[in-house]
Amino acid sequence: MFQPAWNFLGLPGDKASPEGARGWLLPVPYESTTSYGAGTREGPAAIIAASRQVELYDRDSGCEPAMRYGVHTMNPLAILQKSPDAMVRLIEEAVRGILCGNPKPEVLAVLGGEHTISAGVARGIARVLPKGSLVCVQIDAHADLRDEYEGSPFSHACAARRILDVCPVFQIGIRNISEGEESFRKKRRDVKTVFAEEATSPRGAFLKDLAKFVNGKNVFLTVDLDGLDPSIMPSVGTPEPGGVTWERMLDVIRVVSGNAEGVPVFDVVELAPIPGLRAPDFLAARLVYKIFTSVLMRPQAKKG
Ligand SMILES: [Mn+2]
Repeated sequence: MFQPAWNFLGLPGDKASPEGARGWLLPVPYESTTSYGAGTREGPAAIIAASRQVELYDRDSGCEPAMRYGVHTMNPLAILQKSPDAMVRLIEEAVRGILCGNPKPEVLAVLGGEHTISAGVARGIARVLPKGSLVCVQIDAHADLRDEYEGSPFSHACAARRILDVCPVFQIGIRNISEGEESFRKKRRDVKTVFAEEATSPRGAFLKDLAKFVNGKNVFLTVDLDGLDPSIMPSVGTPEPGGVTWERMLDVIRVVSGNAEGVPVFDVVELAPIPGLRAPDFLAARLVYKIFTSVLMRPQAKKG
């Protein structure tokens, strides 16, 4: 399924090799604790398949950005029948290893799989970066701030809480939160929640706060696709009405890449493809390409 030529965007070999690519992509088809709709293990393959139909030319950049920066599609992380906490540790080690490797990517994209994987991704990044330099921006319908869910601290419903163990979190598009999570977040200064009505309001006033939050920091951007509106993204386990539009998602990407010190890693999780429905898979592929391009094509001046 993942032959060498079968890579993200269908790039030629020299643009898809580890040495030739500034962006790397790690598929993590992990699914175990999903509570409602299932199928996220099919997510990474569906995104890569759809990406081969994505137009490489980008009007904002005036070129084919992927042909400049290159994207290397890694082999999917081997999913053995492991408990969520063993899996999180495995992902943590994998991400840490990739970020410390030689060659290594400037930007690593991780494709889920369920949101549980983001805990491992965050822990892997935190081990590589200087203390205090990492922040997380989370797009999601759910606060995911539970300390445990159905007996596991590494459930998808605890994703943001586990990320919070290693860095502050700015969450966008939330429209599903429990009483316990609501009182928890009100007590914490390291979590900022932008609820869906504010996230989707035309003015987008929160974007200023977001710019401040990421300023001078290394950002881990985690996109749970259910943060988007189900009218454009129905292929998720728990489609909640009232979500973020495509255009607002692009605003968020622009603000993050334009103000952060760097975006070393992002993930896109929870795609559960619906057979025969191509638009959501295509959206996810476009989204991954947009984030890569926004980060890797930004003016080098910022890097100093
Ligand atoms: Mn969610």
